[in-house]
Amino acid sequence: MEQLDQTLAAIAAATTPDAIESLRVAALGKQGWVSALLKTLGAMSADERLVAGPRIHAAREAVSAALAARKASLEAAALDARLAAERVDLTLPAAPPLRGSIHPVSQVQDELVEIFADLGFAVATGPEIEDDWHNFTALNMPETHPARAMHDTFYFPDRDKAGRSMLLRTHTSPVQIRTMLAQGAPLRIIAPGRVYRSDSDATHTPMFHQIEGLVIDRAIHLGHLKWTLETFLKAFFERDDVVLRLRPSYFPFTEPSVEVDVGYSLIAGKRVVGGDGDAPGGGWMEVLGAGIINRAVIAAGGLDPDEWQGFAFGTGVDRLAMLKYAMDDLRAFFDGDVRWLDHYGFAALDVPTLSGGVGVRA
Ligand code: 2U9
Repeated sequence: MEQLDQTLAAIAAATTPDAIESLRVAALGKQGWVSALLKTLGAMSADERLVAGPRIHAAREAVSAALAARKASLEAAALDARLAAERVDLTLPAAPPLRGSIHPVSQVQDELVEIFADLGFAVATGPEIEDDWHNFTALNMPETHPARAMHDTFYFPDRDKAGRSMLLRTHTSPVQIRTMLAQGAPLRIIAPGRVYRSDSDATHTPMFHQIEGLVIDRAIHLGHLKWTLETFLKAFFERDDVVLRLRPSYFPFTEPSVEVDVGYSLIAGKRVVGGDGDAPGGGWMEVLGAGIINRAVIAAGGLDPDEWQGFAFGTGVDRLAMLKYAMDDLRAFFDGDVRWLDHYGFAALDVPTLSGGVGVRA
């Protein structure tokens, strides 16, 4: 059948869906040659039909199959071309190019370490998984003390070999207890690090950062504490006009205890540290807790409270970072969003030094 050979050759040569459709119409359409052949069957004798019928049907099947096959191969080629054109090269650098940066918490922690190192403080560290003796009992919080409940502690299900409850430290104070027991007195240390409390809202995250300081020596009094905190806050906020206000407070581990406020003024709606908080347009905000170390805590650290006295203080590193670098959402600190890190992060070489200014931005 000459028409069949021509049609099959034309289908094989077709390169577009339109060309295939025209060939389908020319062969199988109402006016097509296969349809015309089928119409001739009616005028045939039974014997002729027996020979011609199967040949015509076979031709129709051959044309249909060839059309379907060509259509499929054209579609596959089109898909390959599209995939090649739209291919994503995962080895290309991200756009826009992003640099790593130092997290504001790390930066502020480094600033604090730098300031206190200059005042003669050593950095002490300890475990984040603690037992309830080091975290609570030694800090004058026996098992029934209400402050234990206020700490929203994450406890582990099992006790340690000594039968002590295990927990995630709720403050860095156990580090100072361990250092007192290991090194004795005199002592001048800061303990920066992660602490954990089961608390989560706009101003509290279950993990946050504290820095606590401890000085133990002979005849230590509140004057030493106030001078140290004033010197520290002036260096940290990089202003000489930082004014402190000490309010009486209560902590189990210090007696007497104070809460420390700094004066601020409102500039363009933002709190800027500096000046007398009682001046018009000003106010006070709390930045530290502190006090003279409770005699019971000196004794728990293995020292004689009649011979050794000391002061201690504690503050939140995340909160200090928010205050100094005008960040308003604590939760963003721990989201790991590269856009936030790119905006608020510090250059790796922007190491805080007292000579260069502890908070210089690159
Ligand atoms: C020892 C003895 C005393 C550490 C102290 C505070 C006061 C305090 C809070 C500030 C904000 C914790 O991050 S915060 O919620 N801390 O107010 N901390 S005195 O006193 C100690 C620590 C260890 C052996």
